[in-house]
Amino acid sequence: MPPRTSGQVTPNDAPPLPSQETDKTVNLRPDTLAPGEELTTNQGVTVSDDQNSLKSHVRGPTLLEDILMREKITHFDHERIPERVVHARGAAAHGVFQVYESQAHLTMAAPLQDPAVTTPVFVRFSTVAGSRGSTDTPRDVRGFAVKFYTQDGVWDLVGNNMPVFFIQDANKFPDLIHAVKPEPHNEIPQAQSAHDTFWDFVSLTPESAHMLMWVMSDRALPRSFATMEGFGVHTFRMVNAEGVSRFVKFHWKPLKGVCSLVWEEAQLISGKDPDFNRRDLWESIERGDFPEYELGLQVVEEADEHKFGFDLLDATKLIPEEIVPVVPVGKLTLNRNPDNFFAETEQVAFHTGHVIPGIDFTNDPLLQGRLFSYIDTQLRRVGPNFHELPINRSLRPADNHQRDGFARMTINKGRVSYFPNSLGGGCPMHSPAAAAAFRSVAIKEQAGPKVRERSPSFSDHFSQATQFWNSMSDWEKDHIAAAFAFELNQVVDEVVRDRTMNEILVNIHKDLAAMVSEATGIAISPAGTPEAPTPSAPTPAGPLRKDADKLRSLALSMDKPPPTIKGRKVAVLLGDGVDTGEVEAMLEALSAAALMPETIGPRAGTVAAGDGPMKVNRAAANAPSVVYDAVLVPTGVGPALAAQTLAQRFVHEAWRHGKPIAVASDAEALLKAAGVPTSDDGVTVTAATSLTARLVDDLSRHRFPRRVSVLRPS
Ligand code: HDE
Repeated sequence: MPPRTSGQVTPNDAPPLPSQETDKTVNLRPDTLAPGEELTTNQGVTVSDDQNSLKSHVRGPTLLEDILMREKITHFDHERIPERVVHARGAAAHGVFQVYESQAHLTMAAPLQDPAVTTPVFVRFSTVAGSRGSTDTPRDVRGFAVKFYTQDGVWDLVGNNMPVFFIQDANKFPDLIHAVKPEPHNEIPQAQSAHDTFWDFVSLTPESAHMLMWVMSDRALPRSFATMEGFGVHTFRMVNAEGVSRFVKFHWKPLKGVCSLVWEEAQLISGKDPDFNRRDLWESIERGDFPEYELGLQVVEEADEHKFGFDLLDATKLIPEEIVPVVPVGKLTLNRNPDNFFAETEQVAFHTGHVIPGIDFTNDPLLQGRLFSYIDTQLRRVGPNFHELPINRSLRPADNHQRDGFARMTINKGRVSYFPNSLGGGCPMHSPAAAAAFRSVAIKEQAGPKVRERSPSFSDHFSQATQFWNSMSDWEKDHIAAAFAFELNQVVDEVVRDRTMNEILVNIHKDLAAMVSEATGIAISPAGTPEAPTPSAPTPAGPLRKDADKLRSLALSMDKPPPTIKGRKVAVLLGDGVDTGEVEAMLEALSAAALMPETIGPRAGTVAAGDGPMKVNRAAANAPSVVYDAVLVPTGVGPALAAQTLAQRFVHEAWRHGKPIAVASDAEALLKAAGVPTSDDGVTVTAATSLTARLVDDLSRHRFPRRVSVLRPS
């Protein structure tokens, strides 16, 4: 067997295409190497020299006749496919989904039937605004797209890590994306919303208020893909075998809890390790620490459609979990990294319209637009035969009368490519197994004139934004206000700044407006208060609005300790003079707590420990504080580190970013030099023997976020 990396392996082990079931007899020459070992052209011709081009003489010009070089370079020139217009930067993994108990009473959807069945999945996480080579940690929404390869065909649940969206109608999507993308005259800034065109658009689009709250919260800065939630966003339908349809909202709940970075940390990571989230996903899968999520359902009977005070078809609204609980029904486990980024992560083609019997749509006008957009995008990006690529291929072989197109791989035999036919025995034909066929639910639509209008039931733009604010802890409010301030301080146009304050923020909450006003200098105009709205932003209607101050959904807050700290990275700062035994005991204790300790020395190689050289994992200049979750300083190294700027900065940053710090008693000077108050919560100075236990304990709180705020500079 040739090594897997050089083989022609179909990543999802899908059945071979008919074209691969070749009956050509290959008589390999006895002196050739095995497949995968010998260099050939794409036509299977053995390459004599792949490193030198063909020249007319040894110092002469290269010849047009050089078929070997021309084939190689031409292929290279065509290596890229158009990157996704949005969600261009992504990382993905294979895995499985397994339902806990049959949900047949709710849906026919194949993965939700039998707890004994595991459904293969491919999941792609992404940022939205940045291009493919941008950073993993901008302030942005994250895509959470799941492809289920089921016995009934492919089902794509193309969601985000936030439960609502900026706009209510798909027709506005190009405007939203043009506004948030780099500005067109100079293509600046990359992967950021902190610029004039974005705030110009959203300040003129009050329906984005709720989503703005999510994006300005730390939800936009996930610590890892394994610690963020996922949401289907729209209200979908689930249909059971009796044809009964119910509304459903899909949720992914990470078993590691929801944990985020803080803003300054995220910005620094963008420079120090732009692959931070993708690296974490890759490494955790490689070491067997598989990201896991529960699929949760919020189910609403059709008869209850209008009882919420907002419209279920409006994607800027969520159903509070306190009103309709999220019921966990199954588990998603990501357990295998892709073999090839391009073939799988880049060429995977999601489409909201890829559904299976048991899943159906609602009239959400955002969802309806997506049903058009995704197929259109895949045709443009990957081509009409995108479904034939291994990563997109249905487990159940596709069989129909569609033919040809660019890069067709299937070799359809025979002369029949139409239906009905008798020359092909009528095949392929409609399934006699009626239950297995996809049928749209026969929803009774209301009759009325065709209109280009928004339903009046979509007009309350602020109540749930207020609800989000009301549901936050103090530190979360602090971070949200700081994020708005950061963005608006970056906006140059005074009109845009003023409009955001006086037509959006004041309508969300007066405290938020006041905090942002203080940090940006944007005045709150008396005419712009919620009591006296300006004509362009009327006080929104809707039954929730009058009680908006009382709305709360504590499930929205991230102020909860994570259920596990497995996989968190701990920096152990070393230097000459450490005690090998002490450090080894610490590393052992940290590993026993399922943490990932890394030792950092002044240079790569070793430090001089008391009893000889001790190997370090990384050199200080290559190991920035921001990529760790906590810092540990053992005995014997503190006094020397206290005099080093790099070490001071390392510890100071960890403190600023709210991370647990535990240092041996002789390292107190390092904390002083770094400006870290030793009395602070999560800062420990103690005897080496109790250091690790304290650190593990503090880590179970993830961060000490009250330390962190751009509103409190220095
Ligand atoms: Fe997308 N979106 N989107 N989107 N979206 C795309 O499809 C679009 C929306 C989401 O990892 C594109 O293959 C429209 C909401 C994810 O490959 C494109 C509208 C949600 C991904 C497209 C929306 C999403 C995409 C670009 C407004 C959360 C990445 C490349 C109606 C529920 C999937 C592509 C992956 C990708 C269109 C709004 C999630 C252009 C028109 C709401 C996770 O087709």
